[in-house]
Amino acid sequence: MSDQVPPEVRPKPAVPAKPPNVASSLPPSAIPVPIGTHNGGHAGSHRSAGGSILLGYIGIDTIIEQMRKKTMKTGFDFNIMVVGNSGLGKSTLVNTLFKSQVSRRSAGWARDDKIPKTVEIKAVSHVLEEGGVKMKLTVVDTPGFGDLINNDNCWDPISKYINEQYEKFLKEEVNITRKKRIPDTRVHCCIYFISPTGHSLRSLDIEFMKRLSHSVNIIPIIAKSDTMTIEERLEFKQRVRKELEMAGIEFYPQKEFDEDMEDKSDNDKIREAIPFAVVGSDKEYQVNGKRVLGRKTAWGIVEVENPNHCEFALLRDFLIRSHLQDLKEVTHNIHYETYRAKRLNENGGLHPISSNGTQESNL
Ligand SMILES: Nc1nc2c(ncn2[C@@H]2O[C@H](COP(=O)(O)OP(=O)(O)O)[C@@H](O)[C@H]2O)c(=O)[nH]1
Ligand SMILES: [Mg+2]
Repeated sequence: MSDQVPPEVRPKPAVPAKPPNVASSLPPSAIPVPIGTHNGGHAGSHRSAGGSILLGYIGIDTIIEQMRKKTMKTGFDFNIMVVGNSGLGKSTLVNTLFKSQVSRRSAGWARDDKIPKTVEIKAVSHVLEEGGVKMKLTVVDTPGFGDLINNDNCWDPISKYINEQYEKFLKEEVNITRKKRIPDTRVHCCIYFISPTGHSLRSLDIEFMKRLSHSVNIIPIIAKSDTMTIEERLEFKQRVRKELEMAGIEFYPQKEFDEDMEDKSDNDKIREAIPFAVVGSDKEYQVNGKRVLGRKTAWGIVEVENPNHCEFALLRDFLIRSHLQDLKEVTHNIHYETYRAKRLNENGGLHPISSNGTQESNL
């Protein structure tokens, strides 16, 4: 027998799993220990994080650069859904988040239009580019939600849309001639707009979040928070959090999916700050010689990105700068997986689909 050593047990990463700046980050296993600090004494050898000795440079650390180049070339999809009564600032907030007119101002209906009987679903895609990285952003708007006289089951069209996207993805996956890259239209994140009433959540809010929190990542936010005083805002946030807890609503980031202690401590801070009390605006003003996004009122300018004015920056950093990839992963590994397992268990499994779209027999 050879003197093979058993596989080593690798310790948990010593650096953040989600570094804020991808370009400057290295995986922990790629951080070489200075030469000569370990036993063995090979000149030019490195110790990997697990303790094994690398005899000279292999180039494992270039994987990050390779991944970066590939992502730069192909770009990636991000699909965001906004839900809440009309006039709560959904379109404005999406434009504020992406600093461009990615959402039409009033996707609702004009006063003299015939009022639709159900919630509409409108998906609009844009390609955004920053630092050479392309992102295909799809904004799914849900005009009509909560606006009808009878709001019973008004979550149904939304739930149907979410499941239809899972179904599309699943059909592509089981197709005999699969696409190299399956277009991803699955909703990665659903921002739920709570009206800044200062009272309680409405039963519609609770019902919606309860029903959909198992099929999509829900992030509740308090809309138009410039309409509340600091004390009102604080009190309302606490009350909403308590009500969400009492209703057993699991919003994103869900506790059960924290991967390690570091994840838990980062996510605990976010969970304590949810629902973010935000203000949106796509208008710029000059404040102290700088151009800022803000809302001009008779008593001053509310600066949306100023953390002393509102929690928009917290939401933006969380959604785009630290958790965007995780939102996609939770969608794929948890929500989609649940849907997939359920579908494949139904009727003895989903029949594979041939390239011309006709279903083939499993026999
Ligand atoms: N006070 C205040 N008004 C806002 C805010 N965000 C949007 N608005 C205004 O509210 C109105 C409705 O906004 P819109 O984005 O079309 O709402 P939607 O129907 O939910 O998409 C517009 O006049 C916006 O300028 C906010 O954070 N605070
Ligand atoms: Mg709108």
